[in-house]
Amino acid sequence: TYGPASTPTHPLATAPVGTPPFSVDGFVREFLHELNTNQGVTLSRSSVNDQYLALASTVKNYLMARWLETNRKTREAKVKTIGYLSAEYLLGRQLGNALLATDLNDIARQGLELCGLDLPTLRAQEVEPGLGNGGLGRLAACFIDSMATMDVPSIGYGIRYEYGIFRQTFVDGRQVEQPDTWLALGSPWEFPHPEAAVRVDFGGHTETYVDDDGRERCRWIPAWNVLGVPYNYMVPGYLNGRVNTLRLWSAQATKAFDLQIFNAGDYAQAVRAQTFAENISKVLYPEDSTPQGKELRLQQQYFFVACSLRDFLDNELEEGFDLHHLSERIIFQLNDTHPVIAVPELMRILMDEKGFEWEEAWEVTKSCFAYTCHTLLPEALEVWSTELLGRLLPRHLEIIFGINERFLKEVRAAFPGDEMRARRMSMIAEYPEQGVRMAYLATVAGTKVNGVAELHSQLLRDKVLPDFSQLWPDKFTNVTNGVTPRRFVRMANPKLSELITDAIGSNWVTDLERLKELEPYADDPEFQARFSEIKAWNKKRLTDLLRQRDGIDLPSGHLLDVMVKRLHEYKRQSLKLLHIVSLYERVLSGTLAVEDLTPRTVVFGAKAAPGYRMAKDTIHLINKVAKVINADERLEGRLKVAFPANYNVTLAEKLIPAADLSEQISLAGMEASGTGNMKFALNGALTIGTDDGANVEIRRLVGDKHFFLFGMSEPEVAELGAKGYTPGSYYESNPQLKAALDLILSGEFSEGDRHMFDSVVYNLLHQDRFMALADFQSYIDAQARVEAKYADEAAWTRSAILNVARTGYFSSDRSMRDYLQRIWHTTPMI
Ligand code: GL2
Repeated sequence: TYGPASTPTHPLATAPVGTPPFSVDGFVREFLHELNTNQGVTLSRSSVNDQYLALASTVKNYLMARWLETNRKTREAKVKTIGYLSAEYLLGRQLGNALLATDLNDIARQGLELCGLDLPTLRAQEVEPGLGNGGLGRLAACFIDSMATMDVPSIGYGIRYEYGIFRQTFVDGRQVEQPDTWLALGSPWEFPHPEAAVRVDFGGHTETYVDDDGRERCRWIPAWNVLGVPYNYMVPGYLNGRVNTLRLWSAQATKAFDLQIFNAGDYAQAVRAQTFAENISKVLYPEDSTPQGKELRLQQQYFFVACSLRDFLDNELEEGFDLHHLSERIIFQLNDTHPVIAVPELMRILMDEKGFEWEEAWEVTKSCFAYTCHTLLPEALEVWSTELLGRLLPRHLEIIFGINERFLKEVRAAFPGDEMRARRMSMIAEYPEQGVRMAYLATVAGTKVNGVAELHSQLLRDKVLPDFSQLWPDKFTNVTNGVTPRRFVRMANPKLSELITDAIGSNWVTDLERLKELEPYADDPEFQARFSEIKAWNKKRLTDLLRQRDGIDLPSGHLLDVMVKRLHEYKRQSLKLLHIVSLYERVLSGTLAVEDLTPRTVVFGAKAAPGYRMAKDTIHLINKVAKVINADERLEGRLKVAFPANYNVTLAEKLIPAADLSEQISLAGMEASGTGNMKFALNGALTIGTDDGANVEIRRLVGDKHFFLFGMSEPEVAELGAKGYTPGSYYESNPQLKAALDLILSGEFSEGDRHMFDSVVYNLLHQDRFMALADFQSYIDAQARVEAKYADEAAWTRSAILNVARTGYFSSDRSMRDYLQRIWHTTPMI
């Protein structure tokens, strides 16, 4: 129970007490107070970290009153909440965003100056919480930002990993992973609530019994449990006073668990047990789009989902709320299949704890979930073995079988005699071992199923879940991804933001379609000049950062060609590499004069999953190629390759605004959406890309003249695959491609070692699952078009401006509006 024991009488006791530092003086007082009382130091003895922590606390205190007020308002209004269930949130640094959302930037800067301190230095001290792998986790972070900004009551639920995505280092060009100790220097943005910990059960068995009313019922007798401790994070809306909640769960051992073993007298075993429990939220699995089916991962998934459902039912609903009406108050959005175990968990709670009958429980359950699929790769669709599920969550497995049985009855009724169809649609796969197809479970249980870009949603309907879309055509919908303009334009690109605001006013930050009003400026020489100056300034800012961060020297005046994303074969970093090697080879062989090379710097940023051999070998190769090319004076500095290690949100914020060319070159039909593509276009980079994911929509909006399209379309890819793809034939028939691959095989980049990169090259030559060789020539031709256009500065700048003006659609605010209309069926709370 919460609240005071008797009715408060002091007037201040019924409202949250805020101490907003409205003035520079108020800010200084608050900041020094935090420095003294929280950090226990005086200004003269404080470290930069002390100063950063005190600043963060000052801003947090400012947000606090608004957060408490938001919670009160939302609870009172009894409106529907969005429960965003996501195993990943790739938040990026918090301070800059909080200052922006509260309009405290100027006050903080001036206040700190009066204390002899520099705001950017303090901001640079923050270690970003990297609680996600890539696009999927970053999308979740953009969505909660948009919901707060749009006044949508929402709670983000997830896991407080003690170690986020690994820190990438390079040793002799090879990736070496270091643990990400993001909590080591303090974590000023979170509030732990150990007293509100939730118990989560695991293991054991189930049994039937007869209840007081004489009904036969089922119950779960678990074998062990852990505690989930909630850590709250504030999610401030942009200048609207709303502060939503992100609630991340941390695992702890329960006392009961320890005591049993302590009583048995085995102290060491008891301590190990504690470690065992805490392992659940210890580390983020670093595989992006390719789950490994590890037991601990299933534990993580159930752990956070069980905590979150319990939390919502017990703490967010008023006492005595009739759970038959649950869907009036919550919709749980399943961010991929990772949280899908929430479906049987809600069934279990309703039936085993609340006494619902199956049909009643199912009616409620299937109206409380919606499912977003984020992939097309078959290997990315999670399948949990029934052996593991039965061992870890026996009651849930029973319920899944129950859901499946009733579902298949429905299928057989809809398609009488079509037994093959029923088998195809079963949630239970029988090969290679018996397992639960989580995407099918999510599809059956969700009110809606959506893909994340138009092409993806279409392929989801036609290729991944065709039987389901025939059965329930209305269940399927699309919501194209978006990115938050606050972080990725307003914060990351302050100069461009200023230019935009000068031209069209400041409303674009929350109404990004307004960027359209920039179109007339695309032909304005003065605007073009300012736009180019800003690009140059952003490049200079990046140059300074990379020099200091990585010891990398970026030449000036180059076309900045950027490919940043996870390293994955389907994304085809190897195709980009072949382009670079080919340019180099042509200069060496004299088919391309050095002076005809467009001065170009290619920047890569990419982490490989630690167990993904081909991805790691590709990183190694990129680094080796970079080393040779960067050292070769024959190129007269006209071609450079930079690969700063540990690409993350913080680096993205500096890299993207500096880019001229955005590389979005996945094999068509493989990248569900992409969101980096949107960030680049919004910051005035032109895209070279395939007709894949959201590239399709970007190209449609910006227009063909302002986008470099290449490669096969998805139907062409399918056709070639069906015909039989032989990469070797491209090697044999394309001399330029052959020369590039041969140069790698010659040992040119590996100190004469002719076999160092066999894995990468022979994979391309003999397998090339993602058809890089088939798209090579088309890519080279498109790059030639890039160079031709880049030679005409005015034309390039005009296209860049039009990219900004025409991509306002890709705001995550628009995505949220689409979710509200098409899936959640609710409106913002004003
Ligand atoms: C991804 C997709 O690969 C990517 O194309 C998409 O933009 C994001 C967000 O929808 O989701 N799926 C996935 O598993 N990861 C992604 O980035 N990690």
